[in-house]
Order: sequence, then C-alpha cells, then structure tokens
Amino acid sequence: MKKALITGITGQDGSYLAELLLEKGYEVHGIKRRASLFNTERVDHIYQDPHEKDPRFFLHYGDLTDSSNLTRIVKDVQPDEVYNLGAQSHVAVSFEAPEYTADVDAMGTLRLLEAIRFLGLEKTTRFYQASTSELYGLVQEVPQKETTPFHPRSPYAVAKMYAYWITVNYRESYGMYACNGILFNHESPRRGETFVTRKITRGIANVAQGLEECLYMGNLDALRDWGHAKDYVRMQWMMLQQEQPDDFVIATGKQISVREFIRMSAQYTGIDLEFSGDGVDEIATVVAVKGDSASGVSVGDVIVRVDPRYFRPAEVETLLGDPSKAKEKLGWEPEITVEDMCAEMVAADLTKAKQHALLKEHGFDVSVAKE
Ligand code: NDP
Ligand code: GDR
Repeated sequence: MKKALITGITGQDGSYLAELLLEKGYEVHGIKRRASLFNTERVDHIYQDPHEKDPRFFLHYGDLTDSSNLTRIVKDVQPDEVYNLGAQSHVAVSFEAPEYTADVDAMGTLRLLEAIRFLGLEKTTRFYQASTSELYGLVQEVPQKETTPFHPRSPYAVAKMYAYWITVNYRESYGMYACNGILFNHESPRRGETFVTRKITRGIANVAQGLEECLYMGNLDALRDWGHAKDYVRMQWMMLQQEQPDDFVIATGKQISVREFIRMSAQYTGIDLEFSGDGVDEIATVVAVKGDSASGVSVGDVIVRVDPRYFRPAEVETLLGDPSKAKEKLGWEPEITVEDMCAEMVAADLTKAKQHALLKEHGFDVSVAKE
C-alpha cells in the first residue's frame, strides 16, 4: 500500500486530494494545525477514528514553520509521495502578513524538502509542490505556459517563486523526483469564503435569501482562468506517477472577468443584474427576479457595490493558461466547465442560506460571518 503525506489537508485541495488517494487505495497522512476551534470540516466525512480496525486516514498536528515537527512526521510516516499544499494562500492577506507568508510558503517548502533529504529519503520519496499562476503576475506572454517568464506581484507570489525554484533545485542537485504544478485558479463549493468566487456565490445566495443586503467587491475587471479543484487534484497525482519528474501548467485555457462571474452566479440564483458606473463607483442593480430562490430581493435593489478597500497594492489583472503540455504528455484535460462549477457552488451556498433563513424565520439568532 502506497503512503502519501499531504500538508494543507484541511484546505480545499487537500480534502479533494485525500479523497482521491483513499479511493486509489493509499494510506493517507495529513498535517493539520492546532486551532482553537475544530478546523477539519472539509475532511470530517473521511475521518477515521484511530480506534477503528485498519484505518487508512491519519492526521498529525504540525506546522510548516516548525522543522523538527516536519522531520519527525516524515520520519514516522516514511511517505512514498509528499504533496506540499499547505500555505498562507490568500494574495491580499500576504500584503498584510508578508513575513509570515514567506516563512510558511517559501521556507516551509525548504523545511519539508530538507526533512526528506536529511532522512535519506530523497531517492525514494516523490514530492509535489503547489506552484501557482500568480508567478506570472505582470504577464509577459498570452497565454502563459511553462516557459513564460515570471513576474510575481505580491508577497505571496514572491514566496511561491522561491518554493518553485527550490523544488527545481532539489531535483537538479539531489536527483529528487520533485515536480511543480503551476496551477491556475481553481474553485469548488469547498473554496475558502474570502476568495472571490466563493465570496460571490455565498454573498449572492445570502442576499437572495434576505440575510445580507449588499455584496462589496474589489476589482471587477480582473480576468481569471477558473477551473474546478476536483479536476486539478487529479493532475497533482498524475504528475507524481510519471517516469521522470517535470513541471506542468494546469489551466482550462479560457478566462472570464470577476464581473461575469457575478452575473453568472446571480443568474443561477434567479436574479438578472445590470451593471452601471465604472470601476471604483460601479454597482449592480436587480432588473428581474425569477423562480423562488431570490425572495429576499426586488427589482431596483442594488446588491453589489465596489469598495476600494478590496483593491490590492499591486494587482494581477489577467491570467490565461495554456495546458497543452499536460494534455500532450499526461493526457490530462479539465472535465468541469466554469459554468457547471459556478452552478454547483451557487446550489451549495443557496442550500446553506436557505437553512439560515429558516432558522431566522423561527426566531433563532443567525449571524453571517463577513470579511
Ligand atoms: P487553502 O487556503 O484552502 O488551504 C491551505 C491549507 O494550508 C489549509 O489546510 C491550511 O490550514 C494550511 N496551512 C496554512 N498555513 C499553514 C502552516 N503554517 N502550516 C501548515 N499548514 C498550513 O488553499 P487551497 O487548497 O486552495 O490551495 C492549496 C495550495 O495550492 C496552496 O499552497 C495554494 O497556495 C496553492 N494554489 C492554489 C490555487 C487555487 O486556485 N486554489 C492555485 C494555485 C496554487 P488551515 O485549514 O488550518 O487554515
Ligand atoms: P487570487 O484569487 O488572488 O487569484 O489567488 P482571489 O479569488 O482572491 O482573487 C481573484 C481576483 O479577484 C479580484 N477581486 C477580489 N478578490 C477577493 N478575494 N475579494 C474581493 O472582494 C475581490 N474583488 C475582486 C482580485 O483582486 C483578483 O484579481 C488565488 C489563490 O487561491 C492563490 O493561492 C492561488 O495561487 C491563485 O488563486 C492562483
């Protein structure tokens, strides 16, 4: 039985990857951080009580800032494959916590690679690094592919650039099977609530159910190549099953704007929107309401406004990936379109919003967390 170790197992990708590897018969180990509340919601459905017979899913307390802890876990687990998905992964937050972001995202990757090398596992343990389209930042070429030069535009992206190169360096220096997946944005109903797609689907669902009045957004013109996390974790596994390690761009090859994603999410909720204004003072007004999911809004309501507090000190305006190498060398292609993904996210967030609305209607105190 193969053993995998996943950092970031409690995150969006970690949870889908753990499911996939369990399905494939792996023994799966994950590193979770100590938190004052339970933080395992995304993996609770696959959690196995350690008292069960022959468990295949294990969680270990740890942190990418703690090398002795990482070394001990790698030593205990002796993994065949390590997936380094753990990170302070929010670009806007990285401007507020640049040093911490560098410690986790850059140095954390080095600590993990060193743990593998220090234990003499560099020829046996395969390593996947969660690299990112944010490396391209101020884009030099459209679409972006493996050979496109990097120009990172945030402390997050700069930290991830170190992680990208140290992964390449350990491959070249020590013959490690180490790969970078340069993944473009990927989303799902499990996406963190403060990333733009989830903020939109959750916000629109809450507004539709009368739980919030208005959604405040940043740059509506930003263009992203959005895929589904399920498709992308499949590729993370495929990358570690090749004869030779290599780096791959994972993307859909299509892009849409944040504004279009809002329009689409509203439509799936039964709301037609009209945008007016420009950039900093833009608003979206309800022009039609269909079906019964949007009983909390009326024609004429303004339900989206731009608030410059969500603008970033340096923005990545446009990203569009070229996944040809992944298709040619690995036979990988995304299966879920951005439209289907958006519909799935809206449906999941509407279900939650309806539950909250029902509780509110029956006199329970319901507060909705906001950023
Ligand atoms: P999430 O933010 O959903 O998950 C991040 C995970 O990292 C969580 O499990 C989090 O734990 C954990 N983590 C954060 N800080 C630490 C730390 N100091 N030590 C150990 N673990 C830590 O990210 P995604 O699942 O979306 O992304 C996975 C990886 O892929 C990340 O590295 C991200 O930067 C990268 N990436 C993501 C893309 C995307 O579009 N989703 C695209 C390209 C790259 P906790 O749950 O406790 O917060
Ligand atoms: P990104 O994702 O920065 O691309 O990083 P995010 O969803 O945060 O932003 C995408 C674009 O939307 C614009 N935007 C807003 N973003 C947020 N979060 N909130 C808003 O209100 C808002 N309004 C507009 C942003 O300015 C940006 O242009 C994600 C993360 O998952 C990274 O870890 C990963 O590496 C990259 O994707 C690829």
